[in-house]
Amino acid sequence: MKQRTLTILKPDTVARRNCGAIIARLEQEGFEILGARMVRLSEEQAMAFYAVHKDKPFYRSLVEFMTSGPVWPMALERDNAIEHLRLVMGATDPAKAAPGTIRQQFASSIERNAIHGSDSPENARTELAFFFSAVELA
Ligand code: IDP
Ligand code: MG
Repeated sequence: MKQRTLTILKPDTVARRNCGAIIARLEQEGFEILGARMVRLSEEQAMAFYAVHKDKPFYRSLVEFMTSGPVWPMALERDNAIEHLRLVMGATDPAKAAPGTIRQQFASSIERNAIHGSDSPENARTELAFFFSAVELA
């Protein structure tokens, strides 16, 4: 069944000019891009987006990284989109990411790991709504 998920091309991807390669990969994987808009997150916005991690030791640094430059959130649609994106992204730590995954190919560290992907249907809904209105994705 068709499902929607949110990805974000993170500041390292934009800075290293890997957006095109990653978008091409996502399209090859059968994702349709329903919405995309380059944004610069404020500290408050990055903190809110990653609020589930607020007690983690890496939270402060993550917020700093995510506000360090423009990011490119995208609404994606595909069969089984959430799980498939997680598979194609690879593990959070590029050192543990499977060969051929986006993070194995493009991430520079466990923090600067190229791309975000929603991890559940509930979080996909919340995260899509964080960046896109219902009208934009209609
Ligand atoms: P995910 O992006 O694979 O779902 P999460 O555990 O949700 O990973 O963590 C959110 C983001 O926080 C990661 O993508 C990465 O940028 C950063 N992060 C996660 N774990 C660490 C860590 O141990 N050190 C530094 N940054 C981390
Ligand atoms: Mg996550």
